[in-house]
Amino acid sequence: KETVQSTVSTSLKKQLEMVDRRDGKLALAYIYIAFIAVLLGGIAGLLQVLVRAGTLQLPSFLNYYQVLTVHGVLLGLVLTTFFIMGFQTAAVSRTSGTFTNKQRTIGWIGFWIATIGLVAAAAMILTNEASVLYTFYAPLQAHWVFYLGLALVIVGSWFTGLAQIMRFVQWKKEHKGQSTPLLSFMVVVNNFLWYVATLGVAIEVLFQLIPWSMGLVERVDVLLSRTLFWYFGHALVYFWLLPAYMIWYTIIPKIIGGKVFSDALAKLTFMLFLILSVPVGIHHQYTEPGIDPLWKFIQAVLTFFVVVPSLMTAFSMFATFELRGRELGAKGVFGWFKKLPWNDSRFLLPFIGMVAFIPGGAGGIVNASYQMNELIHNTIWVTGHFHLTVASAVALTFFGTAFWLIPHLNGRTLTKRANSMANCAGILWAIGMTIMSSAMHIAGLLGAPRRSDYSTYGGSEQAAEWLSYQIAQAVGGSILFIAILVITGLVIYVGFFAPKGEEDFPIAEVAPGAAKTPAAIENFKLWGVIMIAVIIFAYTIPIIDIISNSPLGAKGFRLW
Ligand code: HAS
Ligand code: CU
Repeated sequence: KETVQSTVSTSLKKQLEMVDRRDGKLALAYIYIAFIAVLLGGIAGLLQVLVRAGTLQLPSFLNYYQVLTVHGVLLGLVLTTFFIMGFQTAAVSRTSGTFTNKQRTIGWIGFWIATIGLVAAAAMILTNEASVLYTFYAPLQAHWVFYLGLALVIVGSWFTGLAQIMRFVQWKKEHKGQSTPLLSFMVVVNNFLWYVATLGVAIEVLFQLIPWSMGLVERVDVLLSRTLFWYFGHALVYFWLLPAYMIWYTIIPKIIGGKVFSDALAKLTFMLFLILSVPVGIHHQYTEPGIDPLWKFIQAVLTFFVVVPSLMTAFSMFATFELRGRELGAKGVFGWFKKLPWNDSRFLLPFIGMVAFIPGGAGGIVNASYQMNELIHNTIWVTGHFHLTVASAVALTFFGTAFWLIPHLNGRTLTKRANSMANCAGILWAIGMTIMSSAMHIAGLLGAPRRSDYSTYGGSEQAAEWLSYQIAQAVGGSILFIAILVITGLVIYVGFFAPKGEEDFPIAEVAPGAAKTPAAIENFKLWGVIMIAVIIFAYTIPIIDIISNSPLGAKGFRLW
């Protein structure tokens, strides 16, 4: 009788640790689209570095800016949003429990809206109707279907995000007074951040860009549109970053055999991101005439505040590694380093991401420093910065996760050989990115512009200085492209060919003996009010200024 009871309870326990198959299908649908974006976006990236090194001329039916739009939209907007919605769905299902049918239906409605939007936007880019890059600045004017398509991607994510929030709220009702599951809590914070942030771009697209590109109005207020874009755009980068942090805080400790360093600290970090991610967008507009320098300065200060939760994360990660290392007998200041599971791709890829985030974050602090921004703004330094942050810290964490999450969801396993291939991809990424991103940072300091086709600028001496760095970028970029081929190959393998079996969804427990997380830290109403207050403070006067001093506005341009 006892053995029967114990097998029943272990199988029940196993069930709780598995994402329900039906929820898994929704997560997988999102994740597969994300990886189609990786492959196509990667091809576009390869073409770009080769063009800019002066080694490739694109065929006449393709232009550089069209390729650059494909790259930015697919990797910056599609890979991220789709992977995040897939990962978050699985994460909530794993830690709050299986979705109800209604919740799952809402999730799927979101998936289809986003996918239809994606197809519409992609069709416009491919037919060369929308070579406006991923930030779609006015007065560059794309076909209205492009804007509508991107808006639908966002609306779709609203639905799927809502399903995740509903599942979490249900958990709270069923477990009154208990501290919430960390990973689900983080998902909900990220979704709230996303709702508030996307409001800015939704207003821009619906009230400015769509009527203007349809010809209903002739002119658009460029400064207002860019300000609304960056109100969204900076929070966007944290919407990418927070899922990586979720993995660092809750999954990595389990993989190394440790515990969550502190539930309260992790939750506080996320709440700080909630209140500080939006009211800093003007740090992308320091060189913009028409915004009062006082408000630029105030948002510069707020940007320095939002660095704090990242420093807390760095502290937490070091603490987790060191505690685990000491448990395994490590001695000295850096002895723990040797005790980490270097052969495990679930650990190695996110870890390389963390290392990249140190110079990436330091570069961000340079960007945010009002005066230094004058030197690097619109140079390829900025491109170097975001290839360390989103394209390394975030992307490698997502890749390292996908290789075990996909088999977890479809009942296959990450084999030893696949794990080694994943490690190879991570190492190739580290090498390629070090070369490419360093060259970008240096060329940027020498004045090389970002977002520009190959040019010798009439044989100028200064442009000649950039060329060797552009060649280095092509070398690094080509190595990255090889990594992308390995990565997509691996996704196809674990998705469709790997042996059937069971792959874990690792979630760390909170360190024993920890005090219960103070209720105030989890109080969404409290933090929500602070968030809105800081946003109103940081944006009201700049926006009133912009609207009341607006010139005529600009007609649309199609420069391609
Ligand atoms: Fe940024 C431009 C400022 C973070 C992405 N950023 C961009 C653009 C993108 C982007 C895409 O103030 C270009 C937009 C465009 O197209 O124009 N950024 C910052 C600051 C931070 C920052 C202050 N950025 C990010 C993240 C991104 C991202 C994250 C994507 C995911 N950024 C700017 C500014 C601009 C900008 C200006 C405008 C530039 C211009 O003029 O156009 C901060 O959040 C960074 C804080 C991070 C840290 C690092 C903490 C380190 C950690 C790792 C620990 C490591 C461990 C491993 C434990 C302080 C957490 C240790 C092991 C060992 C062995 C050592
Ligand atoms: Cu920013």
